[in-house]
This record gives sequence, structure tokens and C-alpha cells, in this order.
Amino acid sequence: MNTVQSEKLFQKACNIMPGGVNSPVRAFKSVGGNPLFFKKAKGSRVWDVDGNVYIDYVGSWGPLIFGHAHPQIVEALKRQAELGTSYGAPTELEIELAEKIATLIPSLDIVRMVNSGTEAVMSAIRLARGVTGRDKIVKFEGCYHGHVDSMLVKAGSGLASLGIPECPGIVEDLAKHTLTLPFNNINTVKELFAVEGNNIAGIIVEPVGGNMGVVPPKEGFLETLREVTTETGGVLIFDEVMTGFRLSLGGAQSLYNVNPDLTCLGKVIGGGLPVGAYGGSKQLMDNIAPTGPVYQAGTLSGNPLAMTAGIEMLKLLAEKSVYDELERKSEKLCAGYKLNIKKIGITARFTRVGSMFSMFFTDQDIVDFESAKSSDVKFFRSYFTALLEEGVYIAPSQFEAGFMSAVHSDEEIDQTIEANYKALQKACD
Ligand code: KE4
Repeated sequence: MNTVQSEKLFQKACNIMPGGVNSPVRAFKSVGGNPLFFKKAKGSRVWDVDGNVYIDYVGSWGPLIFGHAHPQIVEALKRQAELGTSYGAPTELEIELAEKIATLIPSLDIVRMVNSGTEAVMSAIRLARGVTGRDKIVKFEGCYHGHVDSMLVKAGSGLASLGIPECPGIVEDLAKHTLTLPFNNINTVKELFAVEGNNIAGIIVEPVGGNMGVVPPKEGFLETLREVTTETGGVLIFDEVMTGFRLSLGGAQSLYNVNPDLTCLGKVIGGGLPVGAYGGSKQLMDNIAPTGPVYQAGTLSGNPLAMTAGIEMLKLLAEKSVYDELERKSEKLCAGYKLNIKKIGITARFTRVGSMFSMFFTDQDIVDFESAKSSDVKFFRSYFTALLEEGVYIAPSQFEAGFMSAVHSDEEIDQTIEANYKALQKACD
């Protein structure tokens, strides 16, 4: 595969940006080689600067549920750009998107727009701490919530032990207030809350893990988080940056029928532009400035371009029975993969919730980060490279989700299954 231009650009990029990228996972560090530089994308396909074309299952890490450069979104953005890109003042567009979100997400009455998922999470955590007057926050191993200082923390030695910084620059005095538990482990949640519950400001969780590969919640896990936070006056935060509008029109909370106190959103609601949002009950959100004392702000929050993309995206989602199609196409792909695995005689495990899916090269059932990490990442690395050569682009990491879009055709899914077979065979050689 010719990647001469990508290589040249990567060398140039490394002279001016850390690792030549603006987000680490794009650097191909866990799959080897150097990142591809893209120049164009349309529908389910992306083109790199060497002219190679790929069927894309990253979709900009989740936002592009209707594929790249959807005409309805592009036309709306062109019209809005002519009217200005940002005013730093309120617009009707913000009301329109906020009302759509509040109508669709059951637990959310009031919403604040921000510019990324990280900002949404950071603000929700500040709000939880602000309204409870407590410092401790509970998160789960393998869940990623953006590069928020309180979230770049790993578990200390024991169950209720103090968090320790995951990287330099995270203040120990802050990290110690983050307690990390195993995902899907109901007992450890109950044990911790029995001891510490009244000191805990809240729990933040990806209702479906998407950042360890896809890991669905076990029966009763989300319900337990709801119970213990209600009992102790803590705030339950669903980080639906990835799952929001991806898994259903009401997000994961609708799918699993568990209502959090705060919801963080991003990705799909921006339609590919930088948008995040957080929201909840009026009672909670009235604590946010300027109504209340918890400060949060943003120059480009709610800007007209991002709002326009989000409004068109939610119009498209509301119009079409897209979730049935996403389910059918995702199931078709995963069934093809399973058949290939059986034909070749490889050990693998599959996880899927709607149009989010993962394949792990292990014989362990995938229920948490520990089991996800049992996957043979060396084999994944060979598989990823071979798949790329077959013209299929997936996330350059075992611990990410695959995303189906509404515009992947059945022919492309068949091509992908064929490419998967060849890539698995090659990785076995
Ligand atoms: P951003 O700040 O990247 O917009 O969102 C952070 C975030 C928050 N919560 C969840 C559940 C997320 O998945 C993310 C970001 N997801 C990663 C991919 N797993 C974005 C890709 C990247 O970091 O470049």
C-alpha cells in the first residue's frame, strides 16, 4: 500500500505538533507504523493523501452516525457560514438544539452547551461537587471521560483507596478524591458506598463502556449505581458522550431504563463539529452560572455552526427509523465476523450494543477492563495492518469501539466481512 505522502506529512507534523497529532490515539502507537493523513471523506468512505480509499468504521470516533459530509448537514452549514460563524451572543439555534435534546433525553430538562466531551464531564463533576459540598468522585476502570484532571487518575492499592495521578501534571491532592472501581462489579460498589457513601459527591460512568472496547453493563449494574447514589444523596452522572443518540434517540439511559441526575453528551450532537453538552433537572442545573454559583463558561459554546450541525443531525435521527437499520447492519457485520473466526479456527470474543461493537482475541468473556486486557494485542496489531491493506479502516487500538453508520451499504458490509477473513488469515501467518 502506497503511503509515501502520509509519511512525508507525518515527518512534517512531528516538527510542529506533539507526536505529529492533535490527539494521541490518532498516532497509531498501539498498532505500529505511522498514521495515515486523510484528505477527503464522503458517506462511509475516507481517502488518504496517497489516494487510498477505505471503508470507515471509526466515523470520527462516533459522531458520524450518518456518515461523512451528509448533504443535509453540509448545505445547512454553508447557509449558516454565510450568516456568520460565531457571535458570542445568544442565538435561536441554541434554543432549538437544547429543546431537541431535552425532548429526547428523558432525565434532562435543562442543558448547557460546551465545546467537547471533556468540557461536559469537567463541568458535570464540578456541579456534583458544588451541590453536594463533597469532594470524592467514583469512576470505573477502563472508562474514559476525556482529559479531565479528576479523571486522569488510576486506582490506588485497595478498594476505597485514594486515587493516584495517571500522568505527570495531575495534582495528587486532587487525584486522591477520585476512587476507581472495577466496571460491572456490583459488590464493590455496595461495599464502598456502605463505608464512604456520605462522602461521595457522585459516580460517573459510561453506561456502555466504549473505551476499553465495547463492554455492556451487566444486569443490575446501572440500577445499583442509581440506588446507592439516591440513598446517599450523591449525583449519578452518565457519560453519554459516545452512547448519546448513538444507541437510541434517548441514549443508553433509555435503552437500560435508568435515569441519571446528569448526562454528558458530545460526538453525535455535533454532527462532526466541536460540541459537548451536559444537563439534568432544573433543580440541579440552576446551580450553574449565571443562575447559580457554580461557574462554567466558553467563548464558542453554542456557536451557530456547531448548533446547525447538531440540529440537522437530530432532525435526521428523528426522521428515519435509523436505529433499526443500524441494528440490522451491525448484526450482519458481526455475524460475518463470527463465521470467519469459526472458519479459520481463531479464538475471539465479540461485544456489541447497537452500532457499537468490538472483537477481542481472547477466550475470556468480556465484562470489564481486566478481561478486555486479556486480548492478544499483538495479534490485533497484525490484524489492523492487514485490514488496512484490504481497504477497511478501524480504530487503531484494541481498546476502542467500532461504529456502524446509517450509510454503510450492504455491499460494503459484505466487502468488509471478506476483508476481515483475509486480514485474520494474514495475521495468523
Ligand atoms: P472529547 O473531549 O474528546 O470530545 O470527549 C471526551 C470523551 C468523553 N467521554 C467519552 C465516553 C468519550 O469516549 C470521550 C472521547 N472518546 C475518544 C475515543 N474513545 C475520543 C478520541 C480521541 O481521544 O481522540
